[in-house]
Amino acid sequence: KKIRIIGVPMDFGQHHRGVDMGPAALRYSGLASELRGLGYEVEDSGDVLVPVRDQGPDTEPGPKNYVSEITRVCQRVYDAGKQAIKENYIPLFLGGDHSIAMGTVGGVSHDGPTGLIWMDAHGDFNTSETSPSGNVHGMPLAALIGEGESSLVNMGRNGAKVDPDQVVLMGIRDLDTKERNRLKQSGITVYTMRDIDEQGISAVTHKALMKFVHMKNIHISVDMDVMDPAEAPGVGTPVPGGLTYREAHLFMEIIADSHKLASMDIVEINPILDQANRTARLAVDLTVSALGKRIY
Ligand code: DIR
Ligand code: MN
Ligand code: MN
Ligand code: MN
Repeated sequence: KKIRIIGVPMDFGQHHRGVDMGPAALRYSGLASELRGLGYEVEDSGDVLVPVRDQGPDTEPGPKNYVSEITRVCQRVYDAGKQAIKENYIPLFLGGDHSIAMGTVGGVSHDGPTGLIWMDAHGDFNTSETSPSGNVHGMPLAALIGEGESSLVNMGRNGAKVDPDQVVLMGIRDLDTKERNRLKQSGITVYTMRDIDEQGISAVTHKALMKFVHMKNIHISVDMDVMDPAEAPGVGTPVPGGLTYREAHLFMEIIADSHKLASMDIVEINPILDQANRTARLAVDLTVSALGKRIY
């Protein structure tokens, strides 16, 4: 099996500068060579073209939420994802902020449905009506099930890209009020940190996979803020009480055992906020586990 690395250095979805450096941080952590070490043929297709943002230093979220820039970039991401699947690659998308997932999930599901596991401290289920921040990285999952700004919903192909009952959210511990109400109505399966604490990551992951027994392909979209900030400090919106190193590894190992992982995103790594690139190194460890690295 072949892997294609697709960098998406896009930071329009939120206001902390630096998340556009995520693809480089992951490459410098040895992503491609580790994957080759597992026996994969690995092609790095470079970065998708992203316009330079017109603001200087870190700025407060203003009236501008860059929907048109994000839509244009996500369209390119969509095409790259669709093409990779067509050519029998496992596309591995390196963000950038989480708004890139509107393109990745859309593209990989172009020629057939995919199950979606969304690993995040947040729900990413706001629309521009419900969002307190206005940041588009808090909206991609809503757009993927067909809700929110029409340019985001209809990017790539018209309408919803995944069915709510093909979506599992894991690691959730910070929802906005209206977002939470919308999520409860949605039919999406949600495993909060409380569920993981009470049942254990193994049971929860197996339950998540049970949803996809009749599906051939699974996409995992990993917002690195799903991790505990003690393990992954290099993210823009850290939330205490996240996954440990061991929980996240076990999750990835169980995913690998399913043999259904068809595509994956690693998003929201911000090297400016990190400590000596450790968040990217953690992400590389998790990625190789998801793609089959075993201890024994
Ligand atoms: C918040 C934060 N719910 C928002 N979302 C984040 O802006 O909509 N998602 N950080 O990753
Ligand atoms: Mn998040
Ligand atoms: Mn985010
Ligand atoms: Mn997210």
